[in-house]
Amino acid sequence: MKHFCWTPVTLLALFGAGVAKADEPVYTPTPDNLKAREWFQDAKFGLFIHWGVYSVVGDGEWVMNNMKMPIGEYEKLTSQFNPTKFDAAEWVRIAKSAGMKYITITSKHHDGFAMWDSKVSDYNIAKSTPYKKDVLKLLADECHKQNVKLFFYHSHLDWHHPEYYPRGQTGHNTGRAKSGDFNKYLDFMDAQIEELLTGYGPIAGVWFDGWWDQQIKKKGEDPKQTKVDWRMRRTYDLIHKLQPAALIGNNHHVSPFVGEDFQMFEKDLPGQNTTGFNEANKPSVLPLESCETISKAWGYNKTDKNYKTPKELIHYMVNAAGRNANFLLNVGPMPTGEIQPEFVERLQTIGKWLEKNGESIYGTRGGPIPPQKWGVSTISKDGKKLYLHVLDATLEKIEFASADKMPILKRFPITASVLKGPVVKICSDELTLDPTCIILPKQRDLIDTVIVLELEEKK
Ligand code: JFZ
Repeated sequence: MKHFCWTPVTLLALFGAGVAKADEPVYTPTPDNLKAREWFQDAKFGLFIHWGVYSVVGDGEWVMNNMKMPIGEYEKLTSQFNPTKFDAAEWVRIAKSAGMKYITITSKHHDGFAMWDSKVSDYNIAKSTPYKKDVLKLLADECHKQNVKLFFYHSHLDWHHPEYYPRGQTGHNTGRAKSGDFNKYLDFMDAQIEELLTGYGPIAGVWFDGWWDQQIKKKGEDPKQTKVDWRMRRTYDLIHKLQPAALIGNNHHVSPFVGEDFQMFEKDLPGQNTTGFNEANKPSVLPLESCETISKAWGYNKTDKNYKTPKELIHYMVNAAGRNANFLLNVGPMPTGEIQPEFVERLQTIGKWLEKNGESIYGTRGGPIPPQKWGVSTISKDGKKLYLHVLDATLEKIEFASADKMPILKRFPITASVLKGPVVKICSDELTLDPTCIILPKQRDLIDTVIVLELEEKK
């Protein structure tokens, strides 16, 4: 029987993070929601899909804003969006062959275009394109069939809706009237969310974005202030009422709000801020997720050919796992409905790597040894296997800081081997017998040499 102590941290972990305002009702996730969080952390790897009318242009998902396209001009693109080669079964197979356990697809991006057959606006794939099919329905059915979970990416920000007023930081050249009732816009957004949570079977969660459009950024002031009231809690409660296990995350780049179930880091590992997005976004006790692109853009971009190597992508995933985070890796499918071969090839290579090494990723948690120069550690949930991911293939051995600083190494006598490979030598302190280093094998995996330490309870 494991001892479990109800510290404030564990309570926070169970019942959500974020600081509630005095008048804000507490959020108590249901047991199913907590189970879903656990599933999410075990799943580790997902496919992000940015797909919409913008894909027709092939210049990324911000093209409407960047090219200063008025609504009328942008709407014309819908007549060209005819993805006759879209095959939901194939997309789900691609995700599965990469070892991915979930898919997060854009239901609506900032351009306001709905990728499903919405009843509250005809500005959607079923009603204003020659394709006419509800692609989210096709994908949801296929995900359920192939046992892959589905999240919707949904943009708060909307460059198309007439009531999105006051304007935020973006979308100033769309030709909309300089007036509007923001609450009407929010009613519309909630109605669309309700459609997504009621018509598509069990949804794993909603990945919000675009909150930052209305953020008031003033030095020294609370980064959570916005120009408008986003009524986020009302939207979150609606989602949890409709599907209590649906996990809510929001790419707002600040610490979690009450009502959220996971925390995300755009183009950064938790705790890093290489992008400038994550200054006010420190890892919380919620499940974590990092997302990244294969080249530069999220949505299909014809000229964006600077593809990351499989090794870079696997390192990203391993580095995320070592920091207790999932990895959501993006593809921007083409307007035809196909995923370009450069993406598919890379996904398959990652899948092969996971077939062999998946034990050290899936179902693990960030290891008790914090990230090191040589790599990171993960640990099985029962605490019996510690995985050292040696990402630097030039090293002959890795040395541990003193076991005093890493109590995990002190508590357990250990045996070590390469994952699915030979035993490796552990050096130990003559006096205390604590392990001090591991001699790495000559034959190395150039991507990640995974060393498994079997941990035994001290008798
Ligand atoms: C956002 C989206 O704008 C982008 O299109 C994509 O969907 C990505 C996953 O999320 O990216 C952002 C969000 C905010 C900023 C920059 C990129 N920002 O505030 O600078």
